[in-house]
Amino acid sequence: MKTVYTCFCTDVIHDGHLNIINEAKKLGRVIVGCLSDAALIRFNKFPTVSQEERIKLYRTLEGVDEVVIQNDAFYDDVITLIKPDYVVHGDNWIQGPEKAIREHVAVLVGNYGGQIVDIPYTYNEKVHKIDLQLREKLAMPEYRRKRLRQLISMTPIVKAMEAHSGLTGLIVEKTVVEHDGRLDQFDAMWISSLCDSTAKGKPDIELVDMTSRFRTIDDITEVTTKPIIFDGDTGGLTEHFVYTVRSLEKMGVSAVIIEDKKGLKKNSLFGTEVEQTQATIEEMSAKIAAGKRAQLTDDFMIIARIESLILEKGMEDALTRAHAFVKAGADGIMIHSRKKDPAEIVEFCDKFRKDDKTTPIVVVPSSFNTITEEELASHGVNIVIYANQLTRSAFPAMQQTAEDILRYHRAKEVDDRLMPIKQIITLIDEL
Ligand code: SPV
Ligand code: MG
Repeated sequence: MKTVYTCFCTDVIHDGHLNIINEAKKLGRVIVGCLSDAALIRFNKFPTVSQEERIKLYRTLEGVDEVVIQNDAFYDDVITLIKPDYVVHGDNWIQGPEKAIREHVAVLVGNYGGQIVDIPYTYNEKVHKIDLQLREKLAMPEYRRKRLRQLISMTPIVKAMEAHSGLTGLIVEKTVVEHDGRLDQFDAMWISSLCDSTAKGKPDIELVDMTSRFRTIDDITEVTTKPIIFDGDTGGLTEHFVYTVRSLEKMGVSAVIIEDKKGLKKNSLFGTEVEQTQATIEEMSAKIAAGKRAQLTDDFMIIARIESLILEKGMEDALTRAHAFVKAGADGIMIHSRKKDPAEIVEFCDKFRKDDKTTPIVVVPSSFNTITEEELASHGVNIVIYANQLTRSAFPAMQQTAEDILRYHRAKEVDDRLMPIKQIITLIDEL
């Protein structure tokens, strides 16, 4: 009897999966792999049901002889273990980001004379509808909100990228790369006060009001499913912050980060070049505690951002504040620095982790950009935020195009670096 292997990474079984099983059954004994949560979130849809529930679901399917867990998106673990005669998959993996996986599997099975069987992908109305429904489910506030906490426990480091519009949201949502034999994508979105303000041509001084910031969130949630971390600046008055918490929760935002500053807030990357006032430990702690009392779900996170290193108040001050803010109820700590050298961030993380093994640490490596995600994770960092890179890459590109059209009195000279209109149109999903 030949062994046939197929990997499933779905929460809902549709005609396409049943067709795969039918075809597989004709070739021999069918083993279905359930792609683990950790592997799934790196390149595919986020699971709406647990790994255990998916395994149970696959076991109920007629024609399935065995279900195993597959931990590696590139199949190394299961192929080594099972050495199937056939690996069966929908032919959608011949192209797109999964092509690299197919090529890798071909080499693995080729080593012992195994074979890949590509089954024509089932495109019908029902399959399309189920795919769409799954996506829509993930976009609902109750799913999106809890997803950040789930990710923190599922992945060594959560990677968030700045978004300030529907379009930038789509880029964070959809960008997947294959590099060095691995697929990767961003886990979450950061609604930066700097980029939200810059997109409106306004300074980053809490001038763009909450109604407008919420409008940005709305634009993004309309077209994406990934979790949102909101840059709440100082959080404003405590009496106002409690309402902000409720509104963010309702919109499905996963976390708000508030910084321990008061008065006129300026961007942290100005550091001590401008006048900025740090709130006292008591003031900030009271704001955190009030926010925690106001929140209605267990999913939502209030993360306290410490500006002591930015304002040159020293490491001890930063650590004292971190522990005090956790005591006040903060669900996470963001430590910021504007030094090029990541040394002070690493020192903070190591010292904080000595006394606190669990509270999530967030960093924003805009200045200390040489440190890798892996290094950050090894010092106990749980979330890395790329806070402004989309804005900073788009701005000079747009400026250059504007200058060149003025220079040449026509648009031909800039055309080579423009995305074709057809491609722009296909970026946008239609129902
Ligand atoms: C932002 O992106 O708005 C931030 C991070 O708050 S920073 O600009 O580094 O202060
Ligand atoms: Mg900000």
